[in-house]
Amino acid sequence: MKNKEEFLLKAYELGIIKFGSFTLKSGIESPFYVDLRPLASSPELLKTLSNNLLQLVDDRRLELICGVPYAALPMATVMSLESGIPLIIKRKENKGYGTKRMLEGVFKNGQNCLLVEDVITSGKSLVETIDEVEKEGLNVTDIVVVLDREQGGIERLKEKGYRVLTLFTINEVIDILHKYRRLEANEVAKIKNFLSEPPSAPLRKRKKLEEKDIHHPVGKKMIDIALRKKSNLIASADVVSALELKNLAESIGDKIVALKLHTDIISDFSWTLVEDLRSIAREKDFLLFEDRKFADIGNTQELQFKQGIYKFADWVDMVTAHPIAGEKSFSVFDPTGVIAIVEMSSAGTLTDNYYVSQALNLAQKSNNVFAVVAQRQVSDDLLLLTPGVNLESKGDNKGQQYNTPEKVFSDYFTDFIIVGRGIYKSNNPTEAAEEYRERGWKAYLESL
Ligand code: S5P
Repeated sequence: MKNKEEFLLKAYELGIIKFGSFTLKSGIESPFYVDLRPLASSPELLKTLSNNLLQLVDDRRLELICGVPYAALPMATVMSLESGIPLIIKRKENKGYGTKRMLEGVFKNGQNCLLVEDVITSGKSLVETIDEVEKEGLNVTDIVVVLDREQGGIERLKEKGYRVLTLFTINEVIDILHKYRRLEANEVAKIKNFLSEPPSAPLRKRKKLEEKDIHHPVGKKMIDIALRKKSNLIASADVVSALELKNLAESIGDKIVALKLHTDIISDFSWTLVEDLRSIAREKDFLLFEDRKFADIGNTQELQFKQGIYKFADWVDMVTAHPIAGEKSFSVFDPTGVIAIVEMSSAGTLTDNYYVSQALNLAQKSNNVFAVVAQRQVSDDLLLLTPGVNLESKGDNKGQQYNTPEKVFSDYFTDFIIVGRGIYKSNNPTEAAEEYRERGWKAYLESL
C-alpha cells in the first residue's frame, strides 16, 4: 500500500480503533476494540482501502466479489465498481420465504469468488461463511482481510487450504499509532502483552437455584420443592390411561418436582382423575405441569386453556406455550406459570439460533413466563428445563435425541431435567425415578 501510514492515521480519526477496556463476545476483556464500519463515512478512505484490497489479489481469475456482512459490504461494493467484477451479496440469515437463498445476485455453479472481510480473529466465523458460500456452488479462491488480530485465524484458514491476504496486522497498527504519538508507550506495552498472551474466555458460571432471579410465584414454588427434595426431576407421564397415570404419580411422586402431563392423550380422562392427581400432588409435594404447547393467538389460547373439556386453568400449576404468536399471547394464562418452548430436542427442529434468540428475548420480557424449554444455557432470570434425557437410549426412530443428565447439567447448566420413557417405560419406575433424581442432583451440584 502506497501510503499505509497516512491511511491509517486518517482512519484512526474516524474512530475505527479504540483503546480502553472492552468485553468481547467471548467474554474476554480486551484493551482495544476495532470497528471498521465508520470507514464507509469517508468515500475517499473507502475508495483507497478498496483499491488496496484489490491490489492484494490477482483479479484476473476472479469472477465474483462477496463481502461478509456487514462491515465489509461497502468495501466489496467499491471493489466491484473499481474492478468491474460483479458483486454478490451474502445474507446473515435466509429470509424464510421466496428463494431461501443465502446469496443474492447472478452467479453460476463453479465460479471463482473473492471473499472480503473486515477483521479476522480466530477465523471461526470466516470458516462458517466460506462453507455457506461453497454450499451455493462457488469456489472461494482468495480471502482479503483488512485487519488481522493475530489470534490464529490465518493459520486456521491455511489448514483448510485457503489463502488469506491481509492489509494490516494489529501489531503493525499499534506500531504506527505509537510512532505518530497516538498511543503512549505504557499503552503499547499493555496491548502487546495482551496480544502475545490473549487470555482464554472466562469460565462460564451458573447460579444456584435459590440465587436465580425468579419472581413468578410458580417458579419460586418449583425452586422451593427442588431444594426440599434435593431433586431437579420433572417426570413426563406420557401414559394413556387414568389408572396408569395415577399409579405412576403415586409411585414416583416423592422423587419429583413436577409431573408433566399430556392430558389429551389420556383415553379415559375424567374429573375424578383430576381430583386424584391433585390430592397425590398435595400429599407428595409436586406441581402439575400441562405440556399442552399452545401455539395460537391469545384469544384462541385463552379458550383452549379455560374452556373445552379439560379446563386447564382450574387445576394446573404451569403450562407450556410456543412464543410463535408473540408476547401478548402469553398473558391469557395469568396467573398460571408459563414455560416457553424456545428450542426443541428433536432432530431437524426449526428452532434455529435466530428463532431461539428471538424467543428468549420474548420470554424474558413476559411477566407470565418464568421458565423455558431449551438445549442451551439461558440467562439467570429464567429457569431452564431440558427434555431429551435418557440414560439408556440415544434416541427413538421418530426424531427424539437424548443426552445424559450429566451432559445437560455440565454443558447447558440446566435447572430441571424432563424424563419420560426413561422412567415410565422402565421395569421399575420408582427405582428409575430415584436414579434420575440422584444422578441429576449430583450433576447439578457438580455444575455449580
Ligand atoms: O423439545 C422438546 C420439548 C418437550 S416439552 N422435546 C420433548 O421431548 N418434550 C417433551 O418431553 C415431549 O413432549 C415428551 O413429553 C417429553 C420427553 O419424553 P421422552 O420419553 O423422550 O423422555
